Amino acid sequence: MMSKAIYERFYRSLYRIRRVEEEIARIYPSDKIKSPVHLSIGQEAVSVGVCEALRPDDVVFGTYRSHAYYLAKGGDLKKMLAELYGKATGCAKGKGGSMHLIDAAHGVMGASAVVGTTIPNAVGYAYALRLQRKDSVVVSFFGDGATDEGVFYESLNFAALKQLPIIFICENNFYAIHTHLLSRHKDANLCGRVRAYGIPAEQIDNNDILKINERVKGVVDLLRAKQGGPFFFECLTYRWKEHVGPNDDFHLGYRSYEEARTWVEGDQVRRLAALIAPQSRERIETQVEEEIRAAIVCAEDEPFPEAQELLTDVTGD
Ligand SMILES: Cc1ncc(C[n+]2csc(CCOP(=O)(O)OP(=O)(O)O)c2C)c(N)n1
Ligand SMILES: [Mg+2]
Repeated sequence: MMSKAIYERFYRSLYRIRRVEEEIARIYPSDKIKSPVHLSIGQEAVSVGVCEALRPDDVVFGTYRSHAYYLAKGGDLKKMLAELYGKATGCAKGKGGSMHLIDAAHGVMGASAVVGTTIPNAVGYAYALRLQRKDSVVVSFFGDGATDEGVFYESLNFAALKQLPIIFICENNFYAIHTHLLSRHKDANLCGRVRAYGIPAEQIDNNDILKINERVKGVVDLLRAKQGGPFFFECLTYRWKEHVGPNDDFHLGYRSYEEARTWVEGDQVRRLAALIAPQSRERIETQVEEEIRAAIVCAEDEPFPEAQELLTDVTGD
């Protein structure tokens, strides 16, 4: 049984991510947000459950669906929103947008639009930690679609061979854009495939934040004690919104609302809200709403990068 204080922490983080993304969806049609946005609404529990098991000096690598783990790990909200608005004060100086969030000071080591590419980056970081004899751990977040990439298996193999302090977190929302896992694989048993590389693997169902947190915490303790590594978790979850953009997409026909219903009914934001006292809930919500309002005002008021910034911090000929 966890303490009320921990439930309040989880609720604050879940509610904050949900509300930030709802605000992004609300603002998006105004075209003030210049970046494509891949919302995690419905999937927040994975990021929060995992990141609440980490220390500030642990690091995470992730994907273009980046808002939830960026915020859950402690990434700066003002810099995130400024980045989405393309402003000079954004976390990537307004040049990266939502798909390239980074806050290295808080252990958010960067994202990429190219599926699977940060998995080997995360493994390399874990290798460096091992060589430096540090006891921090690395988390690599990726979608089920990334497990279709060859680099995923190369990364598993190297991490297993070197027994690296890394936790692979597959956010299995069943779809790579509009294509279901079962249309992409004859054998969709991801954990079985990972075990073939000598890596312990566990599936966690129902988007269950408490179970995710408990299991990841146990594994983090083992990694810090240099007892094994790597580990793999397949967290079953569900994306409520369209693949990219602020809207619903049940009219497209590749999935039905019936399929989504059980996930919406099992919403972890509501679940945690029910586990804390009404006064605490009200206090948390008021504080979070105020923080978000201030961050939006900031993002709107900040300047765009100067023209001479166009060719700095970018690669090219
Ligand atoms: C190497 C590569 N191939 C294809 C794409 C196009 N693409 C963008 S997102 C995506 C689906 C990835 O699905 P998943 O990993 O399950 O993540 P989710 O969007 O569900 O979070 C694809 C195929 C890409 N960006 N990079
Ligand atoms: Mg997916």
